[in-house]
Amino acid sequence: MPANLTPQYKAAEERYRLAETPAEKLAALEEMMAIIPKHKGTEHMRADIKRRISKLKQMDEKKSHGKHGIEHNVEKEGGGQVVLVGPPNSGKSKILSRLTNAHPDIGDYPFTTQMPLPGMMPYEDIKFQIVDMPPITEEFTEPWMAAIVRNADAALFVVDMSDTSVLDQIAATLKTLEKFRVRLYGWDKPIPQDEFGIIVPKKTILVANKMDEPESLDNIQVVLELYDDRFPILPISSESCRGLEDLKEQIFKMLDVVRVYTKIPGKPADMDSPYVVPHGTTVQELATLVHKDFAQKLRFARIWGHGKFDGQMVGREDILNDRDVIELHG
Ligand SMILES: Nc1nc2c(ncn2[C@@H]2O[C@H](COP(=O)(O)OP(=O)(O)O)[C@@H](O)[C@H]2O)c(=O)[nH]1
Ligand SMILES: [Mg+2]
Repeated sequence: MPANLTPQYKAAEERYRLAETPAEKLAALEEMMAIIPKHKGTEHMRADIKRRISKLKQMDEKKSHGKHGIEHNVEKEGGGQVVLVGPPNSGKSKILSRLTNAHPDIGDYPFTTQMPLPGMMPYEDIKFQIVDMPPITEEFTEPWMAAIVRNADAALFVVDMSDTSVLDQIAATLKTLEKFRVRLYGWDKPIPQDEFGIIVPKKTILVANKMDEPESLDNIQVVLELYDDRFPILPISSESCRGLEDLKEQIFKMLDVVRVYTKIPGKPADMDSPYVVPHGTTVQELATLVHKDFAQKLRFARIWGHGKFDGQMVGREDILNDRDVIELHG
């Protein structure tokens, strides 16, 4: 079976090939593992990547005896993981507290947040994971912070629009992340191919926070002028909650996932817990997620959904749409 690898996967593989240190190799392998299409045709490749990851981790443990190289991985949950990045005091923790059930410390002094803190954001009938982080600054950014950004599905770049030095803040955050080999780019813009290599591109929304402050109105004009080409810029106030509903919708669009509900022949569909899968997932790929036996024995499927007539028979290679209901026949 063909592996059908994506350009993103091939880029990660290239980064692995070019990696100079074990940490870089590990980061590339973890990225490969996260984005490799999960079906029968890639089974051996996945096993191989897994072996290499565990070998590198073992080596690392032996070397450091667990003393160095702090790690704070955040296990992914829900339909996607979005990390909050930005300078100190821009409102990252406040945004987390508004979007999710998490209760981070919020304060008007820098470095209130010292550890990653995840929360779940409900969106319609699904949930996304939002991860709060310490600020990204030139002086105090640690490798584990960049690793979390690299590994996340997307980022919210939160800036304080009332801050007179907002342009410097934006530039400093971008520069620091690039030093750690992550480049933020607008999720709705094409990624220039030459940006691949050892730098990991991360799709991003620039969140212009504190729009309730009067200074923000002038500052945002300047930011728009400079960064409108590079990022979608979303004005919000986590204080007054303005723009938060918009933000949720943009996050859903940025993650580019579809919800698929499964149905057993002769029974109503399970409308409570959809599968949340990347846009472009095929009937066959979903079937394999539902049950690995389906990789071989799927005979046909029926779909109720957009652009289909009810119960229309579809082939293995058909692409799923958001809110499709699918009935698998083995
Ligand atoms: N006026 C205003 N203040 C905000 C807003 N969002 C956060 N803040 C304040 O900015 C300070 C820093 O917020 P925090 O969430 O801890 O920032 P973090 O360092 O990025 O996590 C706190 O005093 C917040 O109350 C907002 O939308 N408007
Ligand atoms: Mg914070």
